[in-house]
Amino acid sequence: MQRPAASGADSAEVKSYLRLQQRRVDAKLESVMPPADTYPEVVHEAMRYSLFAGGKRVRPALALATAEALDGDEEASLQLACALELIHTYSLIHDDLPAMDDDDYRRGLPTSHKKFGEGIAILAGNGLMTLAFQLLAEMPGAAVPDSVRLQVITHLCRAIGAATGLIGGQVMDLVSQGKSYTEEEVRYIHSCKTGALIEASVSTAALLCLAPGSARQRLSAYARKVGLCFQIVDDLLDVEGSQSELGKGSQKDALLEKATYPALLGVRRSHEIADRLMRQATRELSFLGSRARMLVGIAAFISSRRY
Ligand code: GRG
Repeated sequence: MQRPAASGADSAEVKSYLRLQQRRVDAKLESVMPPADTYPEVVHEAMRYSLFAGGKRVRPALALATAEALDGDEEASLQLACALELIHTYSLIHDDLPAMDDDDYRRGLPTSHKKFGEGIAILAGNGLMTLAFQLLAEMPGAAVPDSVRLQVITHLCRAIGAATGLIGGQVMDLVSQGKSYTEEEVRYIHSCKTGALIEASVSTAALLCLAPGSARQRLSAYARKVGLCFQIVDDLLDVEGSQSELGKGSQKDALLEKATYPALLGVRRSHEIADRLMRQATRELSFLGSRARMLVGIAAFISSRRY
């Protein structure tokens, strides 16, 4: 039986919500990041350079919107949001390296390795991820039981790991270049390299809110569909978007012969799949009623974004 779709915040409201959460997250990140003049200065400068280069903060916004829908603790969810952004920024720095996608621009600026050299870029990424887990292990000033923090950390480790997480997705993204692939393989790559952290953004926020298992399952299903949709749209933007809109190079996937939905199924079919995933995601949230408004709105933003 099809579930009724929850109705969502409109596009202007979502954009203003994203800006608001971007400011909150950036202010909190500023307070958890070591200052740029911390010894050894170069790595702290490089960590801040990529972190404060102006990302959309979609993963933090998803975590915060989930926590709001579930009446979660604000301080705990803000710290989680920061940890997610630290991990995400780390993955972008490594993704851009010459050994991976070899990109020159990210978030409208030269990539970390272009500015600081490969060694420092690798270490800046490692520094960001380590800081993320330190923040989650300590959660200063947030009243979260140790057992729940441990569950959050475990969930994130799986989302990042080699079997079902970012590392696994990135490995298959790398080794499938220039080869033929099936829709199932491309779905694995997308669901792992991008979807897993998006799923974890929602699921770990729900864990922090002590949401019951049934709610967490539905939220996880929502986020898995949003995560896959996010990467399909990202690949469509690589085909249809421009460097000035995206803040990074476009038309790279075809050059690298990457496994993508547009390459496998064409642009029109990929748009249809992205739209369908967004609608399916939205239906998962019917149990939240009007509390789902922002999560539904964010899913719509993700499926129609131009950057
Ligand atoms: C261990 C975390 C970790 C990573 C190692 C390098 C790597 C393995 C994985 C790369 C994963 C990756 C970068 C996937 C692409 C995800 C994606 C679509 C990024 C763009 O996200 P946006 O649009 O970017 O949210 P902004 O700049 O707005 O934050």
